[in-house]
Amino acid sequence: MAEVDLVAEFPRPAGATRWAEVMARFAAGLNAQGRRVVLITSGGTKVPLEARPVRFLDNFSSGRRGATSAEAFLAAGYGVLFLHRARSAFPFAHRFPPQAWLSTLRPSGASPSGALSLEADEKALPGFASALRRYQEAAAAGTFLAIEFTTLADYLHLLQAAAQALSPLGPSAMFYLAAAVSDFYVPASEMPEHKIQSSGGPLQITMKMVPKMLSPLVKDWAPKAFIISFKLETDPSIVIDRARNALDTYRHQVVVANILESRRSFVIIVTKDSETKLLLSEEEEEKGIEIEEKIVNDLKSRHTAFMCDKN
Ligand code: PAZ
Repeated sequence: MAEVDLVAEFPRPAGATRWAEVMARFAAGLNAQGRRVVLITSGGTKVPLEARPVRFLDNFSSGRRGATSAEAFLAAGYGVLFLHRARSAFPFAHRFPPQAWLSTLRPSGASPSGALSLEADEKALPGFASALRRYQEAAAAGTFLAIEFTTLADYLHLLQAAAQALSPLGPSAMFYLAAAVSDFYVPASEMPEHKIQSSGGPLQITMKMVPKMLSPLVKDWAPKAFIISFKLETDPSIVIDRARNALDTYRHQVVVANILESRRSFVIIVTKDSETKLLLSEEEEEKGIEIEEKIVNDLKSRHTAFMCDKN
């Protein structure tokens, strides 16, 4: 049966064709080196309520899971395609907000060529130099590509293009879908053109369900890849059922289940026939270890097993 293009009804973002080419080149270059590549989606999508949008439906996601995981995947030797919400947490930079470095970095001179030197007390900005070095190494090696989305429509088009770019990698490609994607949207044809007026009284909006892109991703866009989705709940009593339901429906490899309040220290890796709890102890937290290091270690081993099985 012909594949239905679920993404086509969402407005295509400016620059989508160029980004598709950039992603395809990035993936092909790393594939030629025999490197595994992970697509990380990170942060929340924004859904406009008006055609000339003043108001939006947004969500809580900070992008920290995606950003910290990107660092761990790069350290583990993966190429990382980082599809993230604009201005959400960014790998290597998110621990250093401007408030931290504006008062710490000092200009220490400029050379005749115009190069500016900055100095800082390492103790005042712990980890900054190492983060900068690791970022610049990844950039120089061409193993990191960051692409931004803002709206749900941007996200869906870029996800499809990224999946098509990674498809030739077969089982060496991993999808790590940590973004918090809206389940609801207002179709363009049903949006009021102008700002919704409060003089109209209490607001009632009917939103449509966003089609689940895991289905075409697994079946059509990248059918040989290793695919991990995330499931966030606020009620711990339903999270495992919801994760299992997703695995039964989409038939991908892994769901990482997490609860809003405990997501920085506890997740459950759910597969068809296993549940693995990953917990960060207080002692580990004090040492600066982050749960994403454990998640990435665990998933890297599963990915190795998956690749052996497919080859
Ligand atoms: O972005 P963040 O670090 O604040 O939170 C991460 C997360 C909870 C968004 C992620 O772990 C997750 O579960 N994403 C999928 C959410 C969902 O659609 O169920």
